[in-house]
Amino acid sequence: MPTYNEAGNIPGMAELLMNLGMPGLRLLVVDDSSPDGTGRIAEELAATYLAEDGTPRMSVLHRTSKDGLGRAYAAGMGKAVEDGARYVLQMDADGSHPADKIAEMLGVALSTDAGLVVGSRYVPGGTLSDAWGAHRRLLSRWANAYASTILGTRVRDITGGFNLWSADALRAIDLASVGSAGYSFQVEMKYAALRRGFQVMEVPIHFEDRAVGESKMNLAVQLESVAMPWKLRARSVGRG
Ligand SMILES: Nc1nc2c(ncn2[C@@H]2O[C@H](COP(=O)(O)OP(=O)(O)O)[C@@H](O)[C@H]2O)c(=O)[nH]1
Ligand SMILES: [Mg+2]
Repeated sequence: MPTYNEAGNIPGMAELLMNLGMPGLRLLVVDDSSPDGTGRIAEELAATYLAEDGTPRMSVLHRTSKDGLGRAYAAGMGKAVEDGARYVLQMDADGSHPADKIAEMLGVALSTDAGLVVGSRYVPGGTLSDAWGAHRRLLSRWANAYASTILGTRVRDITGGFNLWSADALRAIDLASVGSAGYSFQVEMKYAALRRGFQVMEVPIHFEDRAVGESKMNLAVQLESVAMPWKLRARSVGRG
């Protein structure tokens, strides 16, 4: 769970995840030295969530500066796999992603040979917050269609950020080779999984508006997202 200025959200998120009734679940927060103290708050919370054997169920990876969502995810996923996770779920800290779908996503991963299970807004049954106006809906749809068309994939929610990965898929992708600093990470990773022959499944979710705080989306990361599908396509054509 990457965080940047999520002090108002992290306590509720930790409580929600730690009380899902999934004792094997560990929460790794990747904080980029948030000025609002998210990293410190997460550290305090971590001290209170212990497994039955006394080992921590929650931990925090502190990074020195705001380095982008993609870099934070790559670091966190690498650490989770290194620490022995068999599956890694990526999830926003802001309450947009439905924690009550995690068990279902894990069930799909365990009962198929999918390397990636996408929590998908755009398969039948997937829904968007009522707070999203027509403009935002259209933009999201368009961004999805844009990336999938350029890359020739059939993933319906290629830009989505609520995904469950098998450790095998993450090891095969080689996180150090991921070029995206920002939100295009979501597209780059899914494309990398497909290129390496991993099966991708999609589970419908309801996507809620962020609970509190502000979005970190900005023009620079939007431009990266416009350019990235072309870069990825050029690279894969080069490799044949
Ligand atoms: N560590 C870290 N987390 C980030 C960064 N940018 C965004 N995030 C987190 O990534 C998640 C998604 O970002 P958000 O601003 O909600 O994006 P949106 O949902 O597209 O508006 C949130 O949990 C953010 O706190 C970053 O540069 N570093
Ligand atoms: Mg968000």
